[in-house]
Amino acid sequence: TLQYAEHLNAAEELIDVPARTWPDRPALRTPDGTTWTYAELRTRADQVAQVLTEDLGLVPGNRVLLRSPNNPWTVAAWLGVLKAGGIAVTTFAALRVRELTRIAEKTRPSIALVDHRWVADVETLRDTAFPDLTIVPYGGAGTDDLVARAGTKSGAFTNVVTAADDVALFCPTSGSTGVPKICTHFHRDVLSIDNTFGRTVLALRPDDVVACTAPFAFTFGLGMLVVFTLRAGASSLLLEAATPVQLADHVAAHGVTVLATAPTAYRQILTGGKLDRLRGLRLAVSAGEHIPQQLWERIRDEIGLKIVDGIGATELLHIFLTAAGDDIRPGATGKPVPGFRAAVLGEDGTELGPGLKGRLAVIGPIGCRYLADDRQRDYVLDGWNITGDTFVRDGDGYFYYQSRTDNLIISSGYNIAGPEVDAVIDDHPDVLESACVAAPDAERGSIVCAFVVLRDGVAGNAAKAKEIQDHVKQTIAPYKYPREVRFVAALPRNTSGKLQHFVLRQLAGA
Ligand code: 3SK
Repeated sequence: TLQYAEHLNAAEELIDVPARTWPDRPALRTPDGTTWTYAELRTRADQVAQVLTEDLGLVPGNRVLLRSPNNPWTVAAWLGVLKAGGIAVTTFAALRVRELTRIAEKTRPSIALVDHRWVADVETLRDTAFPDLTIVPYGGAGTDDLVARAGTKSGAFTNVVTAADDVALFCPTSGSTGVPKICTHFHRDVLSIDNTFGRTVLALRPDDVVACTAPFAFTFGLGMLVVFTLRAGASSLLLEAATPVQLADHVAAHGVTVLATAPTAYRQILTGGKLDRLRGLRLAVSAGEHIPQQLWERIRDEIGLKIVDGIGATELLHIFLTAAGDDIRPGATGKPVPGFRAAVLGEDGTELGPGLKGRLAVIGPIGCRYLADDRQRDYVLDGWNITGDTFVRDGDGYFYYQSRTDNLIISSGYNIAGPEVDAVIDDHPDVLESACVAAPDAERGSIVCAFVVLRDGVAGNAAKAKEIQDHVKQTIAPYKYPREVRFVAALPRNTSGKLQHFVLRQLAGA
């Protein structure tokens, strides 16, 4: 069991301790050659904490919305929020006003630190529903910019004394319905992911250089690039945006030793002829969705790299099932990370034996605590977290991924709630009703496939499909749009009128 002091501020362990131990080591790097040492990162995080408390009036427990790409100031902003005792609400850059509004309605941020390129949506959010929201842009020009404000501060901040179980993070997750759920995580949870997956599986070393394509808003990225890397005194290579092929080039050019990304990126690196560029890696991690065995084996056969597959959840903050090195069994996700236990449950909630398919349940040092949400009742049963994935366990305790149990569609590692896309399509004036399911896709694992019933007299053709796709892209995060649109006369329903998603999944080829 993990023991924590009654009072701890996670930022102390993530930046203050490493900055005392390795002040001159590079903590953060970017492809353009920018490097921040641990001492520099600590100073800037302290300066942000000063801006938040001295200029913006933040008091412990206030929520700070963050919306920005993965760059050094975003790390300083996130650490600064924790140092000041605030709660960081990380959001995906791709989200549109409609999605941000739903998140803000639940999390009630008083301050937003936003990359200057994405300020417009947050201003609309403020002007339409949150007049008291103070927006501080960064990375642009002007005296109001967070970077300029930080430059006026001494960089000597004494961390707010937080309890180990004070909330540090509100992590939004779309859930399977599209109404966001907010996962709350304590200061000790932030350290727990390192004490479990970070230290026992990754075991990063100070000379490691880590790259990860997941944004900080996806806790996979936050763990890999901030929590695990900083606590180990290693370096993060921060990429604001990179195609998989560019990612492979960055790995080779910057001496990356640990790479973490989704199966889609590994597949595109392979098909793009760039696998050779990964030869310098000592560790490669795949999460966000299950990596197909064939892809895993091709990469092993071609360059000898045995990818560490893992499954995590925003509810549990990071990866809880994985295997590394000689423990890897091709096709299996792995075993519970030390500190966690896992079980496969039947419909009645009892544990199933080896070889039987059921819902994956997990228990460990971090658990799901949704912010004011009745769905907590479905996710946590007797202390076990019910993940929404169907798994099978073998006699040796390895867990094998089968499918999702709900309407969540995982495409290129993005979680997309089918019902959220349905609702947007249904708003299109020519649409009577629609339903989205996952369709298998060689490149992305799955894609969103929309079955659409049009209003009388409207022709279902390629132009109408494109119009519907554009409508989705303009209304919600573009990655959620249906890559396939099929026009049907009616949606399949059972005798009581309930929509039969399984019929649609079969039609979509799942
Ligand atoms: O999707 C996952 O597998 C995952 C992995 C790490 C952290 C968070 C998540 C949701």
